[in-house]
Amino acid sequence: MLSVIPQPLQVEPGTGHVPAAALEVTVLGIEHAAPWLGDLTAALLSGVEGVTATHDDLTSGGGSSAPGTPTPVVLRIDEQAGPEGSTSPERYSLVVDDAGVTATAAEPAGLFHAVQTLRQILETPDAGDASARAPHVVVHDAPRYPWRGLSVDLARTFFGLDALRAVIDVAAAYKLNVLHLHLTDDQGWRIESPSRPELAKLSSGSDTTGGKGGHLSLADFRALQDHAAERFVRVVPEIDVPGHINAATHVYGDLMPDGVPTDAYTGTEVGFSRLTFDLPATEPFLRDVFTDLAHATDGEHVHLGGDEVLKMEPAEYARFVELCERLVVEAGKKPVAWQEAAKAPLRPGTLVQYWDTHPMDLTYLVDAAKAGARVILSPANRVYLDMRYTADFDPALGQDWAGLVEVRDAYDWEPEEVVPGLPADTIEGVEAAVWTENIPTLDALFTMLLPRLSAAAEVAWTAPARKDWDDYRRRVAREAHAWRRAGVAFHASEQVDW
Ligand code: TNX
Repeated sequence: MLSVIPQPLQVEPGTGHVPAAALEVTVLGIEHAAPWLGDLTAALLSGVEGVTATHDDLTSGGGSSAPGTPTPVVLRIDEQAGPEGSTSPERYSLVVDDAGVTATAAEPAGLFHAVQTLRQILETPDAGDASARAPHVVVHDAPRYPWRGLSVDLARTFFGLDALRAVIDVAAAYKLNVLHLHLTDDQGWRIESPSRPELAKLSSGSDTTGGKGGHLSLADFRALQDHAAERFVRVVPEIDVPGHINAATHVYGDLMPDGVPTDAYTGTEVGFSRLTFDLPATEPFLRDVFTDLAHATDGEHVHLGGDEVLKMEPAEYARFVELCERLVVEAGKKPVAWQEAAKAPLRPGTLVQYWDTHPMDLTYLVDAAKAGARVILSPANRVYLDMRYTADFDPALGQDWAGLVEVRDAYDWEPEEVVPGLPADTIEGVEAAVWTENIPTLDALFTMLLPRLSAAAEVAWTAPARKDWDDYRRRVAREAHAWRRAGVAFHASEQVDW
């Protein structure tokens, strides 16, 4: 039985195997669109125990340097690839037979997904190099949803470039394609804003977890987006307004009605800070920071926050939403906002992100979707990966306001049933989130992410009829080898036989 997460749409197992101790990767036809793909594929496959993969770079005329006669791994573009009838730009097919491995896809992203599938099916039944092999199989695969994300809070605890690269690698391994970065909050401003350099300079020197904070320079953000793009992950940056804004009111007293800058904040309360629409400094501030962020962003989307504004009249809140949507659109991007923004009139096509699983009337969200908003599902009691797994989990890590979230909770849910009455065709996708109030280190971060991120990825990718908890339990146990080899921490949940 093949072991792939997320479970592919169609898998036709064969009977034999091809040797995989030595693989030779050839990429045909996309030297210009994705020149890095051959080297990256060789590196990913070489990460599997007992496998050495090389990239045969046809343009330099170089031959193979792998020992023995390597098994060919050919990657090429083919419009016909993928499940019959699929129009997903990420669709792919993977064929393993006596001739070797062939991956085809409509676009380079699909080839990358095919490589991640191949990486997972390579087997080393006995220890030792010579035994690595790949089972004969035909896979035709495509995602259920186009938006499959992970949101990381850099504001409460800052994680830098190396940590974020490692997070991207793990997310991409499970075919996620969005990294949403929560870059600002009461506790920190974590991105350089060239027209407002004081923000990161004066409001990034601490974490809620006692660390010394930090921020991404524009060069860091550039490097991060490049790393993500090579793995077909797009970065969606968020500046959270008009609440969660103490890091800015700490820098600029003119954002406060009394003109006095607020104190820096390292606590973990939410909902106490806010902007004031009618102050003269407010709109120029918003214009500067959203325009700077939009210019720094390769991707289509900019997230404007909008959550938990507990001390503002609805009319003033709606003015903020309207203004920030307009600033994002004027800067050439599409707005994304937390679910509360759907209480205000929205532009058609704005994405709203559902998160709050407290019992409440969600008619406003359903109405917004029917009026043209697209919905990203991040139900806190399923995919807030800062929630503790169990009652006896380390009390110093994470939190539990949305309940305990065991691996099965993160796995066993159906997106179309989350918001009653929400038309299924308004769902853009699924996004897990990890808030870092109580996540002090990269090991702690991965302990919260894994294995649950892989469960969320299967919810986002796999057709419901192909999902099965008992089968996922078996498959996820195998991933522990890859995590150990990659040096990433995970939580050995008792729900899985590791
Ligand atoms: C709610 S989710 C928040 C965050 C907190 C998180 C903790 C959301 C849009 N707002 O400010 O960090 O809960 O789980």
